[in-house]
Amino acid sequence: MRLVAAIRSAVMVIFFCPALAVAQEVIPNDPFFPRQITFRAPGGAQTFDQYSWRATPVSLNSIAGVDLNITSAWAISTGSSSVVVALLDDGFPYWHEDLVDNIWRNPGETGLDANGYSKESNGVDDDSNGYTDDVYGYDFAFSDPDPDPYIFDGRFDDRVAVYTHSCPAMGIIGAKGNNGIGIAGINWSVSMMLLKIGAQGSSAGPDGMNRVKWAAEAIHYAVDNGARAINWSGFVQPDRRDQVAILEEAIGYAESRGVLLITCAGNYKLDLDLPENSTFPASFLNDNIIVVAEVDLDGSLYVVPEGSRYVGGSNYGSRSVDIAAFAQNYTTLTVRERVSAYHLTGGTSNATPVVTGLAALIWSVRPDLSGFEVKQILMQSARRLPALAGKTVSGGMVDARAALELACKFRPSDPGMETARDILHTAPDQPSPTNSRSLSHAPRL
Ligand SMILES: [Ca+2]
Ligand SMILES: [Ca+2]
Ligand SMILES: [Ca+2]
Repeated sequence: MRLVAAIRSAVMVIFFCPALAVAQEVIPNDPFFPRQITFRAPGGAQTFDQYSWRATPVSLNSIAGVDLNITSAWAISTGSSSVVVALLDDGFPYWHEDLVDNIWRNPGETGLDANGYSKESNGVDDDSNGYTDDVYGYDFAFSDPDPDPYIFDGRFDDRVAVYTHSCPAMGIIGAKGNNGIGIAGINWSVSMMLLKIGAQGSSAGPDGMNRVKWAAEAIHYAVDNGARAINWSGFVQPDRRDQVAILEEAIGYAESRGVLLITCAGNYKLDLDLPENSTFPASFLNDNIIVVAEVDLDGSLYVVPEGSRYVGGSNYGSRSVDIAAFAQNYTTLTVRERVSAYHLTGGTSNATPVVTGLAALIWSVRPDLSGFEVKQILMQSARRLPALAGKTVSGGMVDARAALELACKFRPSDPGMETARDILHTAPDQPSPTNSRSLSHAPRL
């Protein structure tokens, strides 16, 4: 079996990594790509409008070369629609002009049924997966097949912060690249499965614990319907550990299938190694979880500037936070219900999809790898930064080119490689959740 695996790996490399020796940049034609300075840092002060639809100048100081290193990674791969990534978030604008081409469509719920009706809307669970007419994913918060909240649950506007949290993550992972519109996602092509579990960032309120149940159902759905990674830029904070047992079971199910769960460290400038700061899913110890911190433009751990109306900065943890990524991304947004727009965003919620997007890009060149192996590649190829030493497990931030280079030469049986389990969470004590965290900080999503 080992010989078969080795031959399969060699074939994958030959087919998907032909440009490995060519160290060139690929620059997409998307009009706002010059504003994506964490994707490609030109160096020096960069001034542009924070929002695409009105004059809102912001000036950021980029350091040439301190970026995601994605333009040279695109010389190897710009993604593949055969890679399915699930997003757990609030409502999703799958019709956005720069996202519509990269939305997953359930093959079992598209086309015509035996009576000539569209499977998308025939009221039948055509693929017998337990969900009727689930074309793009599912809305677990309202038990309807459409993850766009304005279709079925607009009257719940007061409970749902529609689009503002989900849309940026979608664009970072998979805004269509080089199409002359908007921005370029990490994956120019990918399939994003949309699983709506309610508003993110709020830990209290009537829907807080409901999100545990909805997220657990969504994770099972993602695993059973072909997702290789799950992006959850959110958290829940239970009063008791047993309140998240159903979520832990679902993540264990994903782990048993080699599916990654990539989640945020949070934005309260807290050490997640301390039991009193536990948050979930970040504080579960499953090997398939990647917890992501936010790094600032200068390579330091992000701290909210003095004088800001927000307080806080990226959470961290030498044993509980795995890796860091830039979060100040210029990405997709939706305004006035159905208008496609773009903006500059930040917070660990937007560092998380950088890692998810990069995992998908790795699978585009190495579909034979498991989630654990992709995590191993991300951790080992991270660019080590002094500011992250002792603050994260890897001590570094993701580097797209280095990750793809390592992916292309990765051999699962390489004896020189540590096993994924060796470099993951090694906390000797199981953290116990409390509700003692101060929530006086305004969440920065
Ligand atoms: Ca179905
Ligand atoms: Ca159907
Ligand atoms: Ca685009």
